[in-house]
Amino acid sequence: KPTERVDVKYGPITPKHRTDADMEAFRNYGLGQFIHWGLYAIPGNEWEGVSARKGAAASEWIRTWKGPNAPKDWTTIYDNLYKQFNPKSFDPKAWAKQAKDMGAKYMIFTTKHHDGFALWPTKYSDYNITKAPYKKDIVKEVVDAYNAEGIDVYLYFSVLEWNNPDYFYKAPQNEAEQKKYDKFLQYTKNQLFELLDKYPTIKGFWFDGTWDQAWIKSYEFTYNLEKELRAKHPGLIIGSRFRNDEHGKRHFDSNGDILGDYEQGWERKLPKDVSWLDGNDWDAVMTIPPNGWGYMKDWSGLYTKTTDDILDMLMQTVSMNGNFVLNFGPDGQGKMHPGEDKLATEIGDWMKVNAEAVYGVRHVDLPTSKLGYYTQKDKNLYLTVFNRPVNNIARIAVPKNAKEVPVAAVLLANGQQLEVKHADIGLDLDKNTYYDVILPKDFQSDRAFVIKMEWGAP
Ligand code: JFZ
Repeated sequence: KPTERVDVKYGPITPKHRTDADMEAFRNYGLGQFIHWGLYAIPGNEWEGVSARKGAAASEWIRTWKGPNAPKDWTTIYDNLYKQFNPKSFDPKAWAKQAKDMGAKYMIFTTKHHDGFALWPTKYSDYNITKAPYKKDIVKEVVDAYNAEGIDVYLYFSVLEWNNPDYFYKAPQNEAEQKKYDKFLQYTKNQLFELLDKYPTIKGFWFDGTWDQAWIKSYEFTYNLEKELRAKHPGLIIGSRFRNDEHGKRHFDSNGDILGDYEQGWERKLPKDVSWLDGNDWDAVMTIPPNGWGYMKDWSGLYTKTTDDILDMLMQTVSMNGNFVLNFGPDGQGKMHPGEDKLATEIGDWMKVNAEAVYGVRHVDLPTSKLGYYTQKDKNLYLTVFNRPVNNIARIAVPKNAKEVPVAAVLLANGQQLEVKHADIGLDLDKNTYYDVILPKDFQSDRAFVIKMEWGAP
């Protein structure tokens, strides 16, 4: 954070910490689902059975990065893929049910990725779902199915469009270029208002593709647009990836104040500790392969995150007041990857037992534990144990003169009451005191488990 405040006219529009019901709901989600679906699902990161690019490929970028084996006229082929887009197995109700069973409280859906293809029948471009053999409004089907399961929907929207002649990467250099780009800006605005009109139950936008100079230089336009979107849809939630101030500062303005309602930079990575977040709301979006958001046919040769990896990241995220959002990339027919199905089931099984430690919880201001992550809700404090001590004593450090300490404990896995004892041990007696929660030797668990503690006077 800069020490002297800079004059910023196009800074934050909403307060750093919104307290309205929509924002409170966002804060309480805990777990979400991302879905990247579009024309890139058809190649699925492959050229006729051969992986297009090994390693950390982003399959939804295949139009641009091509890879060494790409056909010569690949861009044209890609831009005609929509003629084949007819997902026979697409069952939005099944997606929504799977998400619900996994424990997701919100979902983010790609209405339009960088390729510019709109999955809704937009009036403002012909490059949309009505021109594909599928024809039907996919965005509507997804919004309705998820809402029917009680899951809040956010719309992913890429401003960047690779194949739009009015799109500019560099800032327009003359009047003619500016006129063209103004057309693009108006088009973007039209599409956003169209989305709000068509899908009034959505809770927010998840913006992307806002890093190019032409957009960055349009700070006056984007500032006004944010105001207009909020006026049209009270409670709307917008992340920090939408716009920048007049000095070109993205996510945070020149004074370090967040632009938008939550920090949107935690992508495939997590903050080291809660202080990195500076009190801002945030979400972490995560791929299962190292870096493929769209469908990847072949997971072999890639490290794909395990259920334990995901649960660890989930608990780390919620222990720092964030939401964890797991990405799925359905195939060209609308089916999830079998590996995604497996993860969703296993995460759901875990959530059914342990959800209390995930939903509506907040950061706990205790010395960090080597055993796992703390979360809290009301009088209850949860420790999700990933590293079980060999002596079966879960030792909790509590500040020396704390008015409240653990007084009772129970295992969420089976409801078993656990003994809690004060441990008078001088590791750092000037600062902390210790409470031991005794784990039953015969309690078996092949995943992380949750100790729920009641907090009361010592
Ligand atoms: C963007 C997209 O390019 C990508 O295809 C995917 O949709 C992802 C969710 O978002 O990729 C980004 C955007 C921002 C960063 C990294 C990748 N970032 O800020 O580090």
